[in-house]
Amino acid sequence: MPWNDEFECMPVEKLEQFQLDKLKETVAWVGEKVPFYRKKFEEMGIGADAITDVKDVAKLPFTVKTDLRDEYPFGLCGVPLKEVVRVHASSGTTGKPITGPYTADDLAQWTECMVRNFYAAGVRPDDIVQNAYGYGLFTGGLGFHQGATELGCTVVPTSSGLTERQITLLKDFKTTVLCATPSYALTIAERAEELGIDMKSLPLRVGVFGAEPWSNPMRKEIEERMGIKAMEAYGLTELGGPGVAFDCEAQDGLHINEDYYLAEIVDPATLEPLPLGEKGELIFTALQRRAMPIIRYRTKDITRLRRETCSCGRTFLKMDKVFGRTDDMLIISGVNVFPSQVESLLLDIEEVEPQYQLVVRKRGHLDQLSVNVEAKKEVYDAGEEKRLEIEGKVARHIKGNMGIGIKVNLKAPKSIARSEGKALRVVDERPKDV
Ligand code: DLL
Repeated sequence: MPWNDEFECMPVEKLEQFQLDKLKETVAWVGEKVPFYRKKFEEMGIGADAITDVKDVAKLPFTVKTDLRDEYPFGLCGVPLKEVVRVHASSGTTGKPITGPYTADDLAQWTECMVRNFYAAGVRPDDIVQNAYGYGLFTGGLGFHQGATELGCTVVPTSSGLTERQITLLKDFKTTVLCATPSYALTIAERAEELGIDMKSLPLRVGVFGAEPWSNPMRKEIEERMGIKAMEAYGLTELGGPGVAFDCEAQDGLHINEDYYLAEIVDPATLEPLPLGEKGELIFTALQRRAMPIIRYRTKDITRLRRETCSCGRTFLKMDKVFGRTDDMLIISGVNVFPSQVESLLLDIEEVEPQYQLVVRKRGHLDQLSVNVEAKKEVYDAGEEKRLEIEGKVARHIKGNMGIGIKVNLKAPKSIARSEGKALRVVDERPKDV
């Protein structure tokens, strides 16, 4: 059962008409209020009149991360600053952060999206929600906090880190829902095991995980180790944070909050729109936001979209689990490789832990990939011969499934840094472009 069935179960034709109306309003709004878009629209000779069908979104210009950096901090803001009630930001790895301003109404929309996310994950007002996403500029902390508060849950705002305290509170407060990145959830599960605490015996029953790519085998691993149902949240600072798309009980793709976000898939090389079902880069237009009314934002996330009847009754478009970011895609011997594909395969091997890092180096003109993965303690302790055998086993499994030769280094247990937020899965040791 959805939270807001008027929208979440709206017949597709009606939904598309609603999106069309909102798209026209937003295009008119940014054309008037945001000089960056006004200039682009003028150059392209386009405006709200050119939009007579939702598909006409493809006539509009893309927005990319560097545009946000160039317009830092508030160049893309669609309202006077006095109407902005909150600003979040994402640090990124280099340069200036990306800012995400909100009007009071934008915040209310975001909260609604997060309530839908929680509700679809099976969370109800009598749940005790421990929120281990980082609080602060990161949208995870406050986004989840607002949603759970609005739903009427008891919220425990632990933020990320202090893992032992997380475990103590899970026990003492009888927490039933944990919100965290999947890699931090795994860190918590592992620490609990070290402390001799059986997480399966705790009242915890649901996790709402996101903010980084994770494979389905990783989902299973976390579900089994914690004795919970691991549900998913997807979103990004540029679109307001988590709540853009969410898992339902079918756990078969994430429903996009389509009354707020218009999704497209394009070929990342040609930027041509791709039909439903094809894998490509995900593009979003925010349909109702006013402080950050972004048009055709290139997320760099690779996935595919599906329009199908879902067993949960929602009509919202579904996106597959994100395969990875174009930034993290490696080309090894001509094959496109995403870390999450390697993750899936590592989880098939019982002698290793789900703790790994990919290392990319340059050899001549070619990229070379190796994987550092932790051995289970008894395997590591069994000596070098055993370790070599397992390295060979992992390498053959990857070669057999992906067709690429990867050097596998079996590492000592606990030697790879544990994540408290977004895990660092790829270490890039290639010389930087000059
Ligand atoms: O990570 C917002 C968020 C917070 C989402 C908490 C879910 C839960 P950013 O820091 O701006 O925002 O990072 C956005 O993270 O473009 C994806 O590459 C990745 N990402 C977010 N959710 C998922 C997910 C938040 N469920 C970037 N699966 C996005 C895969 C995800 N990748």
